[in-house]
Amino acid sequence: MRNISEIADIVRRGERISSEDALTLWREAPLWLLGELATERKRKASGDKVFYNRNVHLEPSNICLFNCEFCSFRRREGDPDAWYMSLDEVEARARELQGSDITEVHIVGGVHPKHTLETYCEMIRCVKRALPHVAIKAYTAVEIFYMIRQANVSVVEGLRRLVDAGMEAIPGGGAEIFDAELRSKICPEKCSAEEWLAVHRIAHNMGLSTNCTMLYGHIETLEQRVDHLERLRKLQDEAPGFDAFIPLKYRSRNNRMSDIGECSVEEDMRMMAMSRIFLDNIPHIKAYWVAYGRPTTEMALAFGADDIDGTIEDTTKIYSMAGADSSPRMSVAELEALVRDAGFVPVERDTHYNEVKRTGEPMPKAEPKQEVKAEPKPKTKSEPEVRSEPEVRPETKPETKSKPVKPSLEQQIKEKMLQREATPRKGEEKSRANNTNNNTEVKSNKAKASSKGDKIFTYTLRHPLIANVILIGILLLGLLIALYVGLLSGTRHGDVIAVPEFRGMNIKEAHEIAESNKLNIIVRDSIFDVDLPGGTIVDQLPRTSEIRDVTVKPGRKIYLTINAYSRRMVTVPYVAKQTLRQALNQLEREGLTIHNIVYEIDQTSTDYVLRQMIENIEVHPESNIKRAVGTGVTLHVSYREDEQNTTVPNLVGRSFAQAKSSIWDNGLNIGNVVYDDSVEDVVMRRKAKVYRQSLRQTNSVSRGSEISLYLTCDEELLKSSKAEAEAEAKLIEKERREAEEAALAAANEESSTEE
Ligand code: V47
Repeated sequence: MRNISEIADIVRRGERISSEDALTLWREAPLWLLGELATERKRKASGDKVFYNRNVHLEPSNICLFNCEFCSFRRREGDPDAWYMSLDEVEARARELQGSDITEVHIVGGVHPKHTLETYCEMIRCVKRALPHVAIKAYTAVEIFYMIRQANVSVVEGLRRLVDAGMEAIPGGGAEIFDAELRSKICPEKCSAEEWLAVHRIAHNMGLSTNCTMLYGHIETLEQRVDHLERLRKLQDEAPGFDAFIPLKYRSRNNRMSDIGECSVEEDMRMMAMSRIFLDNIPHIKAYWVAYGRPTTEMALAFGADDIDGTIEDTTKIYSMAGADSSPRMSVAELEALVRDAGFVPVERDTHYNEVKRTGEPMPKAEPKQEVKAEPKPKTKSEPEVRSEPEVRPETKPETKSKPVKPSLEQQIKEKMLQREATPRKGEEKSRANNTNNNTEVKSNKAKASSKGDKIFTYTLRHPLIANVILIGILLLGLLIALYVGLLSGTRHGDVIAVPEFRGMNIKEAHEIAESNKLNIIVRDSIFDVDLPGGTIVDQLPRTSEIRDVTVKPGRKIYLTINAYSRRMVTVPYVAKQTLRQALNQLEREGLTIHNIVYEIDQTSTDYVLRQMIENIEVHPESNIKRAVGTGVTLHVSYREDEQNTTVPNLVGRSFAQAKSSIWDNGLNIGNVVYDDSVEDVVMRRKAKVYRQSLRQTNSVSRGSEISLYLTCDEELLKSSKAEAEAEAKLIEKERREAEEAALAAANEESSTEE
């Protein structure tokens, strides 16, 4: 096992530390050393810059199917303080933001029992319609996993739909803590760590950028924290795409874990620093000011953070409901002042960490990185002969230039920590003594290195001619490299290949076609469709287009989804004694489907699963029945006499998978499914959409009624059917209103005759 001094040297050399090293550092290193190491790493990644953005959150509902122990935000449907925004309200809210200077809307939707993948896509479209130039960072991987499973599509397909709707990035929420045992205690209903990581991995492979988080400061151990960070680092190595890591401090008000309280600010700083040191492949570490509050955020900048999130405009309730600032909002001036007070340079960024240049506003001067600082500048007469102190920041801050020099926050903390080191707490003498020895060693090594650096620096300052020659040499070399790279990419410009249509081929044919086109194919996902031969390609990314050639460079990866060769066997879960929606979710999670829903009259409830059958066998909690994925289950579901009827949804324009989910949600059963001649093969079935349904939309029918679906791939037919369905919807609405008015008039007449 390495000691602190050895580990610190590894960090200083810019090398990777192991999980074991991380645990040692976390447990034993003095806080000032963690701050110093994390800041060195931060400076290598982003120099003196600290990023913020102009953003709002959109939390359309706090109704969530999942009931996590730590969550103060979630409410049940029907709770007095539950809120819900319809799609129209979402769009109206987005319209209120027209004309503001925000660059990002961060949507956290929760897992709403009635929302489908299509609802989530439409929500994005609503925002995008009102704010076309604003980037949408939407839905945690937990929500995405759930909506995709429910829609019965592959992750690639689900993400593609969200991207088509306008999603640009995925936030980091829902990761909580990856350790399976702890996850099952604090958020048992959420998707597993593997599923969370799979969504991000696939997103990265599709070119989407995402964030990642960890919920810390509750009942997790240091080992579980390191394990969490290790899994994120590994994924980033294998499929890079994380822009930022956000350690989320557990806030303890109004939730079922309140009695454990909150961790100390020192613990927050250790967490921040260790994130920066360990996650050497994630460019940004965010101190989310809404979770920490302003003073702790400022301090976090001395422990490796280089982002503080944005203006927020009082649009998130997740943290205020858990005990943080009740109306979180920071102006740009306040954000910038916070960053400057910590001794850094504020830089406005967009969702993808591009610096935002605003015309008419002076841009904060981007300061050079630390390494650049040591480069000799041609000396002018007025400059002092020798640089006084190597840690002093570059003199590019006009605002602070004339002010008396205040030691940076980082230095103040270091000094405080050194004082604390000198007066150890009870029981700490032994370990502190060890640390102090190690740290003396670390510091003396550093002193040697910096005095050598100073000599070179002083020498070059004394010989400006040599400094100039070196500088010109470096510039020339840079120019040559840029020219060479430019030429290389220039010559490859015309070298493009039209993406072939792989769908419908088997994997062997696909390999041959890919090879002859100098493309690489990668099987990323599989489904199981009983009608399709195993190995048939059902989807690809990038896709081909009927309108134009989709071209890529040679060697580009094409991601395929294939039909699996054999059906996976699963244990049929016991889903009775819960709501129909919960049962459907559980069955879908296991890859099972519904054979039939039988409705039975009940005194107390509607949509409650009374019992469950599979192939005429009743399933019990201890049954342990195994069946192939895709097998249908019959559910016996209750209804109250006064709720015998249900309404028919409009299914025109929906895929079979979407229609199916909606039919079950409305207490109906699927009748015949008929594909027209435009659907030439089973692969096309997945693209086909409903153009006709046997029961008229919004009709009131008995629960359990069957509805037949007619599907097509003919775009013209679909267009006219959608127009008809919309016209019909309007007509039905008109009829409904007229009936209501007639009923009202009749009631009025009756009461006046009575009088
Ligand atoms: O996943 C919920 C956390 C997360 C509590 O990607 C709590 O840029 C502390 O992920 N105490 C959602 N944390 C928020 C989130 C986020 C926020 C800001 C920026 C980004 C980004 C992502 O909030 C949840 C959960 O881990 N959370 N309840 C609580 N009581």
